[in-house]
Amino acid sequence: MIKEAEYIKSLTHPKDAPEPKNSVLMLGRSNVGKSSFINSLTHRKNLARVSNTPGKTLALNFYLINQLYYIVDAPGYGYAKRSKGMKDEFIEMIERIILDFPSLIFVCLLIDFKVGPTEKDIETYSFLRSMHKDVMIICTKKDKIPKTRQYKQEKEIKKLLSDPISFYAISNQTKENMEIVEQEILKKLEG
Ligand SMILES: Nc1nc2c(ncn2[C@@H]2O[C@H](COP(=O)(O)OP(=O)(O)OP(=O)(O)O)[C@@H](O)[C@H]2O)c(=O)[nH]1
Ligand SMILES: [Mg+2]
Repeated sequence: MIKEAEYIKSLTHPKDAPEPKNSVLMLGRSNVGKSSFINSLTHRKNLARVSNTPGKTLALNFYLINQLYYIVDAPGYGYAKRSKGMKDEFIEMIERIILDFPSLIFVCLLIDFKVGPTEKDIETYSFLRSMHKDVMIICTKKDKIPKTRQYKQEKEIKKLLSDPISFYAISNQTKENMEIVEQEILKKLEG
């Protein structure tokens, strides 16, 4: 279990990380619940800043976990505007992070369970797959869908993502499924 969690620093380039450690990157659109998810995972209330105004996370925030691993919080898609080139800025940012970050073991892609995967979520997912990165899909805000509709919603989301291998729906409010997700993340980080 995650016993220790400490904010280390914010960086623009992963290669400036204090020392290489097996890492997981949290990706998702602004307001999806990345910071809340990091707080749930680490059993802390205020480790990562939770905002009501979308788009507060500006750089890569490194959190040291159990003295061994990093959880890295990335900016939400909210910021990145589509540039004139072929790729948009967000995809370019992810590409740079992945290429500069050999100790990045896998990515958690967060998707709003109620909203379902947006075009951008699907684009990001395909891009990560094309980079051969291991991706864990984390659907947040499960509590926002009534229990009777959760199964159907989950089925639809999985279909839109072409049946991802690793998929969890969680709630940062009720902490549903957080125990299993914490275990799976630690298992992957151990390598
Ligand atoms: N009901 C519900 N609300 C949630 C859940 N997770 C996050 N929220 C709320 O969603 C809002 C955004 O959460 P954040 O954790 O700040 O989202 P973020 O992805 O870090 O946002 P940025 O840093 O702005 O990109 C906050 O008001 C949270 O309280 C959840 O599982 N259930
Ligand atoms: Mg945040």
